[in-house]
Amino acid sequence: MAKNIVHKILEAHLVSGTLNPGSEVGISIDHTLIHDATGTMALLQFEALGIPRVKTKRSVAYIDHNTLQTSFENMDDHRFIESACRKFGIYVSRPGNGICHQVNLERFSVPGDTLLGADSHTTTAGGVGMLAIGAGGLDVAVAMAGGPFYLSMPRVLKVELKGALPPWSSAKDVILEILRRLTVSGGYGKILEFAGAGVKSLSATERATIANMSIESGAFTAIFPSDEVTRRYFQAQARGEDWQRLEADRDAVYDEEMVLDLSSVEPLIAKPHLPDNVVPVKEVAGKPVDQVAIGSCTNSSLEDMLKVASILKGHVVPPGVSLIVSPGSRQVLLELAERGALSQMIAAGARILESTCGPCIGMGQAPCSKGVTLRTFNRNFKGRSGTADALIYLVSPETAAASALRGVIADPRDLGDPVAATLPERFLVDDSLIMPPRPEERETEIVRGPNIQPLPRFDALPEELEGEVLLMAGDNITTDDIIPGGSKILPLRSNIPAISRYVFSQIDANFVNRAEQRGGGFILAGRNYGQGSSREHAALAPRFLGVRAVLAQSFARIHRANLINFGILPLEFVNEDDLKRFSPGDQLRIGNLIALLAEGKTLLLENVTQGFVVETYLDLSQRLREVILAGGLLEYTRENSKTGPQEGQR
Ligand code: MIC
Ligand code: SF4
Repeated sequence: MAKNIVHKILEAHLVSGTLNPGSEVGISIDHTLIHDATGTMALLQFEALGIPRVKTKRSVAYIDHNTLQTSFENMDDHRFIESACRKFGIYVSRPGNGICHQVNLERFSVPGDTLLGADSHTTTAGGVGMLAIGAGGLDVAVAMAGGPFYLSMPRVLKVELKGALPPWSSAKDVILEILRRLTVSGGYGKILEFAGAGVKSLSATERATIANMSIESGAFTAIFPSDEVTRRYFQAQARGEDWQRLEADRDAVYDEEMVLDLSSVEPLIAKPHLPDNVVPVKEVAGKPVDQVAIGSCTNSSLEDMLKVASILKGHVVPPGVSLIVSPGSRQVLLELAERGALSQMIAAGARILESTCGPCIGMGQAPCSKGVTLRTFNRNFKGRSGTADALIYLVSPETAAASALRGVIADPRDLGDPVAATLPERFLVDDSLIMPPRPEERETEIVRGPNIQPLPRFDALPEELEGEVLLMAGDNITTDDIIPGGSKILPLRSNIPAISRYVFSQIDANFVNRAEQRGGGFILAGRNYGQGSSREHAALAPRFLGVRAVLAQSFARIHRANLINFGILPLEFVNEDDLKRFSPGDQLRIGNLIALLAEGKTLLLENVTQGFVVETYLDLSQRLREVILAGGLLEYTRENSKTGPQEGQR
């Protein structure tokens, strides 16, 4: 049968299962990615598995999120990561080398290989034909130990691209248009596979922008063919030997299809507070802006930055507008410096930041109160900028630069002749900030500062769960809502007791006290609970506070997996409307849990306070049932690999 790209890669990596949508598939993982916000936990978990060296083709840790260093915690974590990576055989991309997804694209991506990353935007590498999947840190730790990654086989959605983008429309506008159509949950259970004649009109990094932000639809991942455009990108990175052609067979079969004519895409903008709240820029043009931020793993390539520099050239941003630019990698920054583009930006009044995530995750550059901030990033969740009442709009680099110059949201088409970026035949390749592992470093001592706390131990699943409704939340609760980022909280990622003080802090300041007083309890929510990032702390920290079950109308993929990994039951209502029958403070009970779990999918939940019973649904494979019963994935994996606990877990 003629095959699509997804099926080709999955077949080549299949360890168990069949490729029928919905069935559980195990695949081997070639590469892994962790960073300094998810990686401290992943490394502690890897250590607890008792495996001396990683078993992947290549594993890389990037220091790019936690780099503000307002106190000792960030650098303590860097020291921990660097020493643990030396010991375990993991490459380290040092601080200053760039944002993980941009650096991975440039230096490590391989078409046709699998990549599991402890970050939701790992999908970026789909731009060059890699099957790149975001997951929780524990799943990545298991993959580093050589274990398969299990997924519920997604449906493959063909996105047929026709034509070419008109002047001033950008790859960002393409993915905003897709989000407008799919919404933040419409991609659930799907992989977006791009195809059609329009693909070849897009450069490798434009494709990466689209693959990056596809995750905002709830999609599993996204992938482009690897073609001549990809080959030229690899040659320019001096990595021609890593390239291979990868295309869907003619007449390949897909589960679903969507057609997008690139020539009809106009400059778009996502209004606060969700990335699918998309309208044409011209609809909101003229609104004054306080801040414009250009960068993040979505839009920080050399191509994006050169376009921005050309737009800014010879102008200065007006008073009242703060323009921030963070190039995606050291390679991009060096190129900008060499070509004089950096000087053009500085002359225009841009505030140049180091090549890290920075303002995207609230690590500095919080806008003013009620500020309007235009960002080339991928998420505009409330509070993510570090200012609770700021209004975040998501746009292309072209729209961002045009708006920075005008001081108001501006359609870039009003600037006149379009700008183009000429890319080099050969990028400035310099890997001197990448530390490769060496075999003799096995004896390395792992450096643990006071911010590196041991992994908490959790009990096995009890026979009965009883507790009160601690929180009733609405639809589309993000992992940023559950455990926020930002300069105060992000440094605590390696310290679960400390970070758990901030669970739901932005929506309910009393949540932690209540959970502690009641000794845990239940969380109830609407649809798409846990959308957004892969941070497992959004499961781990509530679990630390005693939460053992979340009841929702539906869950986002990565968060659901993280809940299971840490022994929290992700229960769905059989009848969605039952949610309305509950009130905060109701006492709930599920009895006979272990027997019910062994038997099947439906669990009866009693509302003791109001005296009724509802049916809840928990669809788990046999393997996941065993994970939950074992008390979580770490316990399960250790039981199955028969290895003892190591230093990181006490
Ligand atoms: C994000 O964009 O929210 C992050 C920070 O990169 C996260 C990872 C994390 O929370 O550590 C992600 O997208 O997975
Ligand atoms: Fe970093 Fe933002 Fe990308 Fe997350 S989305 S990896 S915080 S740049």
